[in-house]
Amino acid sequence: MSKIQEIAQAVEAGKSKIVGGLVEEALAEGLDPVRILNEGMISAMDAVGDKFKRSEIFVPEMLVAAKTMKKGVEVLKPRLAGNASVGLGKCLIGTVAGDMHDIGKNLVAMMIESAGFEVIDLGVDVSPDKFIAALQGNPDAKILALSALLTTTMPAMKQVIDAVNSAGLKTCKIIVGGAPITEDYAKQIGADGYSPDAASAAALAKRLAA
Ligand code: B1M
Repeated sequence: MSKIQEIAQAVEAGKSKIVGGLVEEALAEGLDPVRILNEGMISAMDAVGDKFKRSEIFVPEMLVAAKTMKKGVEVLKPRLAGNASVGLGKCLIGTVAGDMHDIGKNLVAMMIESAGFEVIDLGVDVSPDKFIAALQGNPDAKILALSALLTTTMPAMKQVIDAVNSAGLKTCKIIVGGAPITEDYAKQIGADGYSPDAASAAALAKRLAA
């Protein structure tokens, strides 16, 4: 079995104690950190999601897998994030109201930070009011980044955009993403941009802030 398959198995089975060591071994073997992330961890989380959908596992197992992936990402982080030397301004980021998923949001925050932004992470389950307060406290923010993983929390993105417009705070660009989000949906709710993954979110933020 390849090291990447071992990592995927560890994430899927929620073996948080061994995943860090496996990632270190994979890096020592010279494997590409992006490949370790995509093929070893994100694909394992997709498999976990599929098992959940088929009722083969339940929320606790999904949670343990998520914790395991986070441990693996911690080891990978220094190798994924570059050393940003340019100051591109502030980016506020959060997972929208009602949504507790944060692995994707954390990856996006990490890539945006390494692209050269100062990232202010508002966490998960962030209400429109909290986004507004953060923008009022950071009127120089260049990017507001919204993440959602549930079809039921997608409308909360529009609520944030509407609230930002109503409060007259639309001085930054708003970008959205997350598994159920599409380019069309982003346009429909008035976002300035959409990206499907963390690396392209960083490129998009850079482009929009220029
Ligand atoms: Co949840 N969950 N979950 N879950 N969970 C999903 C999302 C689900 C697809 C599983 C399934 O049924 N197949 C499903 C949603 C169905 C739907 O709405 N269509 C689901 C459900 C139903 C639920 C609950 C409702 C279950 C329940 O309680 N009955 C519940 C909701 C809780 C809540 O939020 N209110 C719930 C709970 C949880 C846990 C807490 C147990 C845990 C999250 C732990 C955590 O995040 N700290 C969890 C997990 C782990 C998952 C799956 C298995 C994995 C998510 C993940 O971390 N993926 C997920 C199935 C799946 O995704 N295949 C599932 C890895 C991560 C790197 O990918 O977050 O997609 P992702 O991020 C990607 C891109 O989307 C993008 O970049 C990242 C990659 O580079 N991206 C952006 C993300 N944000 C972006 C922002 C951007 C740009 C790109 O710009 C700003």
